[in-house]
Amino acid sequence: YKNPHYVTGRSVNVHLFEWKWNDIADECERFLGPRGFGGIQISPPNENVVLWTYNRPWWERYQPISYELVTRSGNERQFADMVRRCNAAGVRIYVDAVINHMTGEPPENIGTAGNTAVYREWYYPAVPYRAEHFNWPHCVIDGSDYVNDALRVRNCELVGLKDLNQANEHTRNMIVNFMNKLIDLGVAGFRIDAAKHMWPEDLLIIYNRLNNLNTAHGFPSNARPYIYQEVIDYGGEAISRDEYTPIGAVTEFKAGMELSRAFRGNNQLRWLSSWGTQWGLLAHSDSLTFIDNHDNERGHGGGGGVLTYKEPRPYKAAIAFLLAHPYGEPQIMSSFLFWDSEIGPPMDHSGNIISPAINSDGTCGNGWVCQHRWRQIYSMVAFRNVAGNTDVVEWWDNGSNQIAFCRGTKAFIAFNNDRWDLNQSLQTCLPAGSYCDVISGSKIGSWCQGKTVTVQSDGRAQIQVGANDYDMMLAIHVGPES
Ligand code: ARE
Ligand code: CA
Repeated sequence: YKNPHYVTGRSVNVHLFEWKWNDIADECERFLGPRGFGGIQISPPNENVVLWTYNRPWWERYQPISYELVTRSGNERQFADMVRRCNAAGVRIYVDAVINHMTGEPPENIGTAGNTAVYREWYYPAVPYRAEHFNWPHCVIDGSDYVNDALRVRNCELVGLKDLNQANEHTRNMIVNFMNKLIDLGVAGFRIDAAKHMWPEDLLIIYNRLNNLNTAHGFPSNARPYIYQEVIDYGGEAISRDEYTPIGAVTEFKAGMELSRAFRGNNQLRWLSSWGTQWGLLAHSDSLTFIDNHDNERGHGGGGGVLTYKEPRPYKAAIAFLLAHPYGEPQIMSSFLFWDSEIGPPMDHSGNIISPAINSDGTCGNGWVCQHRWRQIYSMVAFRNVAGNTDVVEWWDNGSNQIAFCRGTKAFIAFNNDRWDLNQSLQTCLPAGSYCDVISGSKIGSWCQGKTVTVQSDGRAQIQVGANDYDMMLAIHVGPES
């Protein structure tokens, strides 16, 4: 369950948070496919409660009413079309699977597919679930449970969300049927929402009942879905990430926390020479890494003080390091603009999501941030694809916040987070020649819009990253830019 089944030569999973299925299909064909992206995490595709009371917040999608594939992102036909078109473009789809719970007891009870629920009876007719399919006795997780009581974290309600009992055979069947339907439609795997709140042994039974990936969508035979489990573990809790690595990959929240600290200037970049398990991070093959996610970019899910699009200079640098370094399976966030942590995606007065506009310079409009369309970010996806499975070699640092390293003989990157310029002759490991820095500009024909780097026959080059440059890194690599 730890192989994302990317098409050969691709990498990086982008979370297209709250995007519509038709827009994702277009994005696969016009941008993500051509740019070498590996896959997309989509928002939950199954019916959720509609919450006008809170002006349709983004988090209504984490309150399921049924497993019908009808949401603000689109219906089942549009979902199927998206998966088919993205797979054809070489881009995989991963579903955010909300299987720990159903809704809370919000003031409204109609779902995006028109189904209803009777909260006080734990009755969700469109699944169907009844009271016997939930955990009893009823209880709600409180803050101290995270530290003291694994049983309560798993069998009580997360913020009042009605807690399904995954040890119940009917409950399991409903979950497995839902996930298998998605696999048959061509998805490559799942983010398991709130995995910490379910028993690993129950989850393993569910995973083992999942179908192999659909060969009609280009997956090899006997391929198992990629599973990455959302377990927030900064240490010191009753439940540990290590309970989940035997059954699938796990979100490594410490990666974003540490890189945010470092690129904000609160830890010297030179220490990153040992980035990976020596930092207390999960084993490489278990680890889904990211700087920010949809919760902590807006202070949900325990926050963590991570960098987000609101601090673009250090954020881009942290992402560049995440993508340049071979450790972990990286994911990037693609957000909508927000000034309030509860506000939903750009929408019209009827609650329909407004599609991102694509500006003439390739960036997004209509309230969408589209970090994946920032040159400094998509260029690093190409960098990672070129670097492939090569090792980090020729680590260099100045003893503080100027660092550089190579990936095999394919790619080179330097960062400067000191208050003085970096201007050094460094070993780039690349064949002699003239290279365009892919951070400060694009390559247009054979002309570099940004900095040009000349690599001598001994592999050395003069590397300059000014303390006041627009970005704090410089990256060059062999091969095509995307
Ligand atoms: C909403 C309202 C609540 C209301 C509830 C029920 O905000 O006030 O009580 O509805 O009516 C998201 C939002 C929630 C939202 C929920 C349902 O973040 O605010 O509740 O949707 O609409 C824990 C979990 C972790 C979880 C985070 C948020 O362990 O799994 O909390 N993250 C996932 C998703 C979220 C989503 C859910 C789960 C629910 O990514 O987007 O919630 O599907 C420590 C612990 C962590 C803990 C953290 C915060 O760090 O280590 O485990 O995370 O504290 O408590
Ligand atoms: Ca639970």
